[in-house]
Amino acid sequence: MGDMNEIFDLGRSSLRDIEQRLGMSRRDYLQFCATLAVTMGLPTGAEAAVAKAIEAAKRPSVIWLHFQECTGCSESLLRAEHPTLEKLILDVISLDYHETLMAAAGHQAEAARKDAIKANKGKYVLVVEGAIPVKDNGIYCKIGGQTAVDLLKECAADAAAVIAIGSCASWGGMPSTAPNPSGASSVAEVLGKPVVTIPGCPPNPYNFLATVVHFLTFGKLPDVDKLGRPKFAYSRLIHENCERRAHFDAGRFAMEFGDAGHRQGYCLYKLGCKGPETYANCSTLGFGDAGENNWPVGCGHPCIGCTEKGVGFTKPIHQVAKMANVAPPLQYARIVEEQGKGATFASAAALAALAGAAAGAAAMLTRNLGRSHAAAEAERAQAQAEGQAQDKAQV
Ligand code: FSX
Ligand code: SF4
Ligand code: F3S
Repeated sequence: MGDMNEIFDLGRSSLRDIEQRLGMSRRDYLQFCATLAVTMGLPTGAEAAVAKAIEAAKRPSVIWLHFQECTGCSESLLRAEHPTLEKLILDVISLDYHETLMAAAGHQAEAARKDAIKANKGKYVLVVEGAIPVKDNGIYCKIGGQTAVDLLKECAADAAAVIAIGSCASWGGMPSTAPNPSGASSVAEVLGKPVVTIPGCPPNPYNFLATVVHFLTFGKLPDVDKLGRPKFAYSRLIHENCERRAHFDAGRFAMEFGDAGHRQGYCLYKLGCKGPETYANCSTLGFGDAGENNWPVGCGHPCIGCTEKGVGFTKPIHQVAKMANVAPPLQYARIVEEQGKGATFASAAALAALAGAAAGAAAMLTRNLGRSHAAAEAERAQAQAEGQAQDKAQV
């Protein structure tokens, strides 16, 4: 970890407060800040700034709306196996309105929402979970007598930031599946302006927490792509860093659930894994603090592309994925280094090498996709037989 001394020197008393506030050790807390900093792709040492922001910042008021969804987003945040995450979330934000968690009900609950908006005008964060039905004047979802459309517009008007959590709020998700009878739409579509989106059904809670902590640490939301997704979490394909990638590259595929390849953890591409066309960090950041491999592919099921509009809940689960690119995994050694900015002879050579590498990778891809577990096994048996024949010849 980076500047640990700085954290200890400047924050001894506040770290003691944190220990009491969160009931977690200082070490666990600092480790947690480092994890968040890494999740956000911040440079070494940034965990000090993150720790200070969490300790010092006034907790931002959060209004959390629920529309068409299953509440899985809230569940994934609060039912973490490990208590740390839920405690931290409730510690770094002041959750002033959340229909499924608040004790208040009916008029009391609506009054709490209005009071929080009034008291924190222009400063609160609006989090929206679920899609918004727009057909027939929005009558398919009403809360406290108001349609979801009206409620969303009213709450967004004075918010400092709007975060759409989950695929439903980010792009329509499951409720928007054809024929979409209620006209389920995303937050951005209803508000007519871009918002930060954290897709996933459910999304990884750390991506939400890292986004909020980024807001606390730097006073602004993180950089996002053209779909509003924080780049720190959604700029890489799942396939790029999948733990089964070596099997993909070697042409070892599970062909059926429960077959020899599946039991040996082979690549799930031929069972319809959408990792090659889905942008998310599931393959590098497990879910729910429940240990290693706790994500769909890690558990043996193909990724269904739940974060990606046009893939999740749209493409048949067992249809093979479109290969979005052939980038090697991050952990593979780089083939060439960039050679400066100008179009020098060296950089032209590097580019040519890269183009060659891409072409080579594409060729490998074509070759590998034609293979199967059975073919790989036959090849291995043949190689073994040849080896044995050679051994005999040498004796
Ligand atoms: Fe459910 Fe959330 Fe899926 Fe949707 O997550 S887990 S249906 S993305 O809005 O509650
Ligand atoms: Fe992993 Fe799926 Fe890619 Fe195979 S196709 S390496 S299982 S992401
Ligand atoms: Fe969803 Fe695929 Fe990740 S199904 S949770 S995007 S591995």
